[in-house]
Amino acid sequence: MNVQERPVGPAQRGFTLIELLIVIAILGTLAAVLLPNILGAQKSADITATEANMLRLSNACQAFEQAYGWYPPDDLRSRAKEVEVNWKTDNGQNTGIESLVAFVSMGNKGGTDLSDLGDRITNTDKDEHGAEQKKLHRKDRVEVADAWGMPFAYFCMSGLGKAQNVCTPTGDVVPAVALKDSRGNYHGHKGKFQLLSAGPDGVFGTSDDIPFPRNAD
Ligand SMILES: [Ca+2]
Ligand SMILES: [Ca+2]
Ligand SMILES: [Ca+2]
Repeated sequence: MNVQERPVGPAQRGFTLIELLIVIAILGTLAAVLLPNILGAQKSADITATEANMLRLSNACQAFEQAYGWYPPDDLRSRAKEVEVNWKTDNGQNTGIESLVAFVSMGNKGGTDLSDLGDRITNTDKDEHGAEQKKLHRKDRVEVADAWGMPFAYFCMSGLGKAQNVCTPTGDVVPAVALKDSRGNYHGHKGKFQLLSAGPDGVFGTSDDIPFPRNAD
């Protein structure tokens, strides 16, 4: 018998079309069941990480208030003569969160070192601060972003009713307004300040936005 005529045994037989289709159908079903779970788990992990960083910034605000008696402003302007600031005028983008970072990074009194936030510290609007932010050892005017790369918005009490401009990671400028609860009160420490994330969809003003602190329902 020559090689070409050798019969094909069961061990050498390939998949039939039907078997292949069954395998593909099984893999497809598995993917359809598992993928949403995997994506859902990733989404909740990102939300948890974002809220943890908002708690971090919120605690930094509280520590600053303990030291000075006022919360970090959202306009880069000092509220007392004892705190002199000589910073560049801002470009009007990310100003609230930049102001929070700048005031808590000024020095030891009431200060918080945010440098361990790592790549959550961004500068999407690419501006300069004009002075070193001592706790961060940086001269660029940085802000802090959520797990999806969008900078937070930070509103202090006097700024809760004012819209802010936020620069997205791709350089677009979008408005953000502080969120209210179902009773019409601003989320936050009884109106003292509010941190706001655009949430997983990266868009401010949609239902997945995350205010912090969130008022009880
Ligand atoms: Ca800015
Ligand atoms: Ca900036
Ligand atoms: Ca959103």
